[in-house]
Formats: sequence, structure tokens, C-alpha cells
Amino acid sequence: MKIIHCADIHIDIKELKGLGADERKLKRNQLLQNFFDLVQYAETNGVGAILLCGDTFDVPSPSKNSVNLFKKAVLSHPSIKFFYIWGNHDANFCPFADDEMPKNFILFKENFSKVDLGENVVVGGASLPRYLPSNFYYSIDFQKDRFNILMLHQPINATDEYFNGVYTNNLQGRNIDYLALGHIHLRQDGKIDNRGIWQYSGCLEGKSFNDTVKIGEKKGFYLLDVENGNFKREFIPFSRYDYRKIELTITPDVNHFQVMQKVEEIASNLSKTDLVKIILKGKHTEDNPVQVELIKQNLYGKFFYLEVVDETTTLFDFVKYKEDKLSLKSEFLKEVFESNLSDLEKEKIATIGLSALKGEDILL
Ligand SMILES: [Mn+2]
Repeated sequence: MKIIHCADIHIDIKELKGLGADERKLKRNQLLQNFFDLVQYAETNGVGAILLCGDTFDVPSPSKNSVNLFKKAVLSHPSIKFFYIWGNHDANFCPFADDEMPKNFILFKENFSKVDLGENVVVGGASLPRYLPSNFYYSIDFQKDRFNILMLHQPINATDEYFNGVYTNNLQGRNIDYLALGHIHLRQDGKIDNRGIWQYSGCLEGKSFNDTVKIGEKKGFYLLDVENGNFKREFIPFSRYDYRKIELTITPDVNHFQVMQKVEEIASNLSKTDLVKIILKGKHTEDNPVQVELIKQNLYGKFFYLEVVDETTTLFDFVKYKEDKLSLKSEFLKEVFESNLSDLEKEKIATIGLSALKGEDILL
């Protein structure tokens, strides 16, 4: 039996920092489109169940239009079972709250419950609140001779600002084969005990520069294939617009054209659907600052979104400034270099001071 494990779709996303109105609309609609594409993928590939592991919606009261379309997608695929828990973003929200629950849509509320999927596969889960119900771990009553999947939207072995979290030592011995997790947007996995593993699928599509993927990679979901108590899992890349962060360290001996050449080399591996943040680090001489605007100009229109961040610092010629007569800069440098500080500290303070006196942004 094939099962899709996905999480954190964040339909109707509110925050999309930095994007212009058109890009915002495209990116926002893509999250909903991803869900339809996912259902289509399930249909085409003979998938029996889709596990939606929380934060399917970005808000607890999504738009009527999105909810209606979501419901239609579920209702028009009766051969696929949709398992649903809510997360911290869409807490207590169920798309079918006002309707009769369709047979192929299963909601797990605060308390653990489970459903037999047939072929010896059981899916259980809970939409846990911040503080776990006291009997939560004990209520997981999976049977030994089944393949048991548990769905949760939680930090694992940790507490965060939303949840107190679930701990693997308390899940041990409870016949869990696969813990399908949502909440953390990165792909991660680990062991529960000799029998089971936990897995974060990561979000289906990134929603900020916190969800970056390496060049050549994508966000996506896991496809599980369970057969006779054994299973295979395969990651399926699925995102459309990907966040990429690129760090480039420059040295004082390179000029703008050499920097640009390096940037272009990196850019050639990126695509028009990428959201790109280029962060420049390192040092440049005073008369050779990083040309942020020219870099942007050069790459204009090549990506879905581009941000260039200059985190470089200026390498000052202290000797030149010290020789100045009656200048604030030379007086300041005299103070610093005649102090008892270490050479490293002197250089650091002198650089910060001169940057401040020149009205530059100071990075401490
Ligand atoms: Mn979450």
C-alpha cells in the first residue's frame, strides 16, 4: 500500500516577506495548487492514503474559496483516504467542520485514535495541544502484529514556543513503526526504538528564507510503500518556488567585475522560479565597496525574487588616517593604537570606529 506523508502546506499563507504584490499572489496560490497536484500525484500513482500532518492551512480561519476547493478535491477522490490533524497555525480548524464528515476524510482530535486501513496497516494520530494530555503516551494502543503509523504535529525531544513536545523515550515499546511528523519545515529523521523511526517530511513548499534548499534540491513529501510489515520510503521533490541562500566571501584584492563574475557563475545554477538571497561577506578596500545595486541590476528578471545583502566590512588604511592632521579620525586612531589593547582588538575597534565616522552600517 502506498501512503503519502506530507506536512506544513500552509494554504492561505499570510506572511510572505519582501515579495511584490504579483509574486505574493503567485506564491500564495501555489501552496493551494500544490495540494491539488499532490492529490493528482496520489491518483496517478495508486496512493491509498494521504497523511496531512498539520498546518495544512496557515490560519485557523482560511478563506471560503480555499476551503471549498480543498473539500472538492477530497470529495472527488473517494478512493484516497485523507488523514488530517491540525497544527499550531490552524489549531481546531477542520475543513469539514460544518458538514457531514466524508468517508474518506479522517480527523484525529486532541486524543489519540486510530483507523484500520486494511492490508494490516493502521494509522493513528492526535492534534495535540501545547500541554500533552496526561494519558497521551499510554493511550497509544497499537497492536504488535500490525504496521502502525502515528501522525503528530510536534517538536520531537524538544520544547518550543508552541508545544511542550513529544519525547522518543516515552514512545518506545508502543509498537510504532513510522512516526509521521509535521511542524519542523526541514527533512529530518531518527530512531524511536528497535522497531520504529520518526520522520519530518519538511514543508511541501518553502515560505520564507528559513526554508531554504540547496541548489539542485527541492522541498517535497515522503512516499511510503508498505508491504507485509516492511516499508520503503522515498522523498519526492515537489516544490515550485524555492528559497536559496548564497553566501559569497570576497577578499580586498577583487574588484566589482571579479565579484560579478563569481555571482554570475552561481546564478547560472539557479532558475527563474527561485527566490534568491545573495549574502556578501569578507573585506573590501575603502575605494572598492560592494556594488549592491549593480549586482541587482545585472541579475534583474533572472529569478522570481532577488535580495542582495552586503555584510562585508571595510579594510581601512590606518597609516593614511593616522597621518591626517587635526582630524577626528586621526585623533581617534591615535587613542586606539596607543592603548593597552591587543593588536587584534585595536584593529577591530579602529575598523568599527572609522566605519561609524564614515556613516557606514556597523556589523558587530
Ligand atoms: Mn507548525
